[in-house]
Amino acid sequence: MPVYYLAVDIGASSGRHILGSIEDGKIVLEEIYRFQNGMIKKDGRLCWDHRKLFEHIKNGIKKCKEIGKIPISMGIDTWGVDYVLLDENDEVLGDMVGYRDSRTDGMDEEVYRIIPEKELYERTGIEKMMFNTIFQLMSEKKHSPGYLDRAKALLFVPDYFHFLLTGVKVNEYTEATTSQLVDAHERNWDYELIEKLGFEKELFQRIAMPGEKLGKLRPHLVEEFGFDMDIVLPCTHDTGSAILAVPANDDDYAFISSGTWSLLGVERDTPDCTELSRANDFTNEGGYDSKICYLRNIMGLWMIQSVRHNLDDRYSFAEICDRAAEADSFPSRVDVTDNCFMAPDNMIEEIKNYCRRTGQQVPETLGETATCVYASLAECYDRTIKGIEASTGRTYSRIHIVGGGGNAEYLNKLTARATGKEVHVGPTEGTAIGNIVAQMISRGAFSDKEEARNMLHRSFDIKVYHYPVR
Ligand code: LRH
Repeated sequence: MPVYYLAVDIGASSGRHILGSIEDGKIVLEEIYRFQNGMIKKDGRLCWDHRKLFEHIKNGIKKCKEIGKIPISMGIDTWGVDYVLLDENDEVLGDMVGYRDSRTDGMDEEVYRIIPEKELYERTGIEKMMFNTIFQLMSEKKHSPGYLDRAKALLFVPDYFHFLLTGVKVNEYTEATTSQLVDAHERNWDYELIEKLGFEKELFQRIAMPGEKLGKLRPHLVEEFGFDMDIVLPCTHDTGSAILAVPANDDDYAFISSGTWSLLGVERDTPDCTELSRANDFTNEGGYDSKICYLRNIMGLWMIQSVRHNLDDRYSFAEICDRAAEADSFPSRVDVTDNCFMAPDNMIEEIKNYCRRTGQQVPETLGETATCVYASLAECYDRTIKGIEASTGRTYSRIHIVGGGGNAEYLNKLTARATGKEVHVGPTEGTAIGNIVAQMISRGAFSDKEEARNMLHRSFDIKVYHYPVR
């Protein structure tokens, strides 16, 4: 019987439980449970339904028992920045507000009144994104301080679920860095910054590194599931997990973790908090092995997901790609990092408005709209890679795309065309694989991430795109 490891990978639109094992020298995956996710409007705020999410987490764990494949350990990864505040009884204060909510509007000015933007970047290395935890907390402080006053602990989304499973409170490092409150060099909370901003230092928990064994299941859960297992921290930030799953051991590549967001960057040993880096919107997020994931947050396939949703989800993603390919010559482009695309009422209208505003041809068909998004994404990838090359003073000959966005064939082709680089696509379950790999390394199944990445290369199909096509 192989040893099983369970990854719970929760994204903005869906979550999945994936069992991983090593069989015949390869990593084998089995998806055993899948569920929908999304932000819901609650009291005028966009929120995550954390109770429902935890029910799904438990249902998926029970599935292991049903199919007779009991994992030795499990770990959860999610998106970044969002959190809950807990009171003295460990109850959630208010809601788990989602990052697309507008509560952070204007909070940059509030924060920069206390600490100038440039200094904030020098300390944290984190790109200004209006949803960063720093701005969310400032919004709570300004608009509803009651919760912050009563709070005893701040846990990020994966930290909270790990706490519900084990009873242990920590802030896992990779996720914590997305808050913009971690000292990029020290890899610990920037307590001076936290104090300056007027947040209670005690809210912030011990920073725990990926790979740490957090504990066992709480006794009542052992009873409910019918088995016990270790909870091992993966990179709980999905980006960190996805990057761990890049099937390469050299450094001649940039990665794109492609899903709802496109995270494009390179792994570095030390943070780059220079003015050039800030001006180019690069961020220094925490990665596995204390690496720095030096990358840019690009809007990604969220725009295509939303366009699809505006059409009542009638078209599959593959169909959307085909329509886009038919409209290949459509000339208009949008800025895929523009805030107007964060949470518009109607994405199709927002794209049309953008084109109208900028004096470009307005897309009329699904194909034209999708081409406009895909081509704009590919061109943004090209600009971003050039920016990274300027920062690191070297060039990269390949791009590795990991994550579900790798299924967008048309976008892969456009990426090769726009960048002139070799594009290697796969594994498409990158995030879950990275989560599992961190658990496997922690248990000693691999001596280090290099050994794991070698096995990834042997285990999954990697498709290569060239332009011109060879
Ligand atoms: C992608 C992601 C990304 C963003 C965040 C909101 O899932 O983790 O890093 O910063 O969600």
